[in-house]
Amino acid sequence: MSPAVAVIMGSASDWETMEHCVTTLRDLEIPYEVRVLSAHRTPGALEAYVADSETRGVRVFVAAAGGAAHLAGVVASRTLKPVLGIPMGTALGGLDSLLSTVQMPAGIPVGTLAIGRAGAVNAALLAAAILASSDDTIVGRLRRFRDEQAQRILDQPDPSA
Ligand code: RP5
Repeated sequence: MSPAVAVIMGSASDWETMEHCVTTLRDLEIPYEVRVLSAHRTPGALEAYVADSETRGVRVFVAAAGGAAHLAGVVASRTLKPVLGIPMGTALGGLDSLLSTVQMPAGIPVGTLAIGRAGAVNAALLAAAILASSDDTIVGRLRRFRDEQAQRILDQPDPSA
């Protein structure tokens, strides 16, 4: 099956965080592929990958990077598909990544999620929600995800006991 979501990370060192995105996509049965490609270390390969992905049917791009994190912005500059940016944690706590990803000048949008694991999980859920707008089976899976999440919380014992 051709992937609906392309997950791009700037370095293999981002995988520990991005694994949470991929696990969530898997749980929702969303076809995806993962690539390590960098806006500054492999710019030509990144550009070629985004163009090729579109022809293969990718409908949402997820881009994770840390530091001077321009990966999501560069991806967004090469596609009209939605791009979800995830700022990675860094020596500065990820605030540098967050500002680099979220503060896109008007004209090229990047939907930016939270720093780190929360952003990784939520990028998968948001990608699924985007795909769900034209696929009711994904709506059902998202509903099940929320129901199970709520049930896990309700099943927790009294933490003070
Ligand atoms: C960014 O630089 C990557 O996305 C990563 O978060 C950060 C550090 O990369 P490495 O030096 O660990 O490869 O481009």
